[in-house]
Amino acid sequence: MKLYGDPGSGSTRRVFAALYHIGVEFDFELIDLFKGDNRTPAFLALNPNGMIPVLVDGDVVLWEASAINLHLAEKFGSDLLPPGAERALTLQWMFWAAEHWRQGPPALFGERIAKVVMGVAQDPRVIADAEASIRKFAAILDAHLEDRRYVIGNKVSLADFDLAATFTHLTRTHPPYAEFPNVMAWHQRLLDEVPAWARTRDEVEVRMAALLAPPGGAQ
Ligand SMILES: N[C@@H](CCC(=O)N[C@@H](CS)C(=O)NCC(=O)O)C(=O)O
Repeated sequence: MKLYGDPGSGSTRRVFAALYHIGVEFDFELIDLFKGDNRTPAFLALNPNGMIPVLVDGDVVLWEASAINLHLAEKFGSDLLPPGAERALTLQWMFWAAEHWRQGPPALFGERIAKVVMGVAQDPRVIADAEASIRKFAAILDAHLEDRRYVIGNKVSLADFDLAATFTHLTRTHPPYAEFPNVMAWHQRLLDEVPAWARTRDEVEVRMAALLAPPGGAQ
């Protein structure tokens, strides 16, 4: 089994977290977006979108992190995908994460990281729209987490990884999550209690430090 991606990518991180949590052995190939590795004919043959992550498992080639994680959880019988009604609820939150929750944060990544790296001026209207979207959906997640340790009751699931991925660049993109105490407490719980999540956070930070380091070393 081989994962293609980048430890600094929030989407790749969701798959790393599932692989570590389940305890699967896998090979890894770095696809460096800054070097255009995602635009080579070989990579586009795996994912015509030119996006990471991609998982190759025998004859199965999968893109979309949520689909990859569902494949892994089902293949290895992981409790990251609980049975029965909780399975449907896990899927509900995963779809909600894709359709709503993860809309604002990539825009902040574009404005507050990519544009800064490229030396392009930020667009305050894009930032304001992204923050409004984040606040709207964070209020819903915050209310849901009022009396729950994790998104599906008391145990971590794939829904937590899909939702928590937006914390990947927290210190760089500054989404207004601090206004939502239950969301903040839930994310801290994930870091404290789910070693796979904490491990991927550390790997993100190592990768981003290398990517954002000034050329030729610190000034
Ligand atoms: N919906 C996809 C999103 C994947 C995605 O946005 N990947 C980014 C990195 S985090 C990427 O590969 N971007 C390269 C590009 O857009 O050209 C998933 O959940 O896997």
